[in-house]
Amino acid sequence: MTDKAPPRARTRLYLITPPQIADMQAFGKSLKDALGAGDVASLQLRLKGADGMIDMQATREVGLAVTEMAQEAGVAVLINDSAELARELGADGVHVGWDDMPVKAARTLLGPDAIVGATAKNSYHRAMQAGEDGADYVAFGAFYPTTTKEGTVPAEAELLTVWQAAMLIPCVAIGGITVANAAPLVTAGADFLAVSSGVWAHEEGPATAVRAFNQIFDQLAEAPR
Ligand code: TZP
Ligand code: MG
Repeated sequence: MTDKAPPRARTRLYLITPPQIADMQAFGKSLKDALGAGDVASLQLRLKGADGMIDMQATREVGLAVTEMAQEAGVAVLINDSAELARELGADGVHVGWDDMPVKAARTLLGPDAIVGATAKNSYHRAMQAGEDGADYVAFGAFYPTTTKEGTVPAEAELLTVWQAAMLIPCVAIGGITVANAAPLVTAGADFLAVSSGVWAHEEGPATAVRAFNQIFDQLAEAPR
């Protein structure tokens, strides 16, 4: 017997699209670069209107192209907020927020094989509830300030450690994560880092960001936790 925790799987990157895609051709190129630069576990299509709600029309317009590109690269596609759109687009699943369709309803709509992820903000309790309701992962955040989403609540990295020690359901860290500030969240126990601007707005481009995130994951997976 040893009191050492069993080794945990290497942290992986969970990409989130920018909230608006004005030019699908340009974004398609960025996406191809990003997906070709290293391991990406999943891509969340998260397109928002000025009111902060899902932009159904924009999601329909680019959804099939984005879904096809990602799935061809072996990357699971999750649609933000709408299980109906996830089904319509042939995506792999849905990510639901606090005010979206409940996890149980999303599961009923999409079936047992779909991925259903849920936002837990900074609430362990909410994450437990999502897990009990059948979520495949829970997302904690925002760990850092972000301009990608309004009205976030701050979360502490320790939440990831506490969750990881007790629960088998994977945890995703989100909010303002960049190559420069990612390491403490990996060390704290995040199974996935969900990143939008930290990839798309990286000054050397998305491919450099994806490579750099993967280097961090490799380094920290080899180091003792
Ligand atoms: N939920 C909490 S913070 C956030 C979401 C969707 C924004 C993530 O984007 P970024 O640019 O990585 O902060
Ligand atoms: Mg939402």
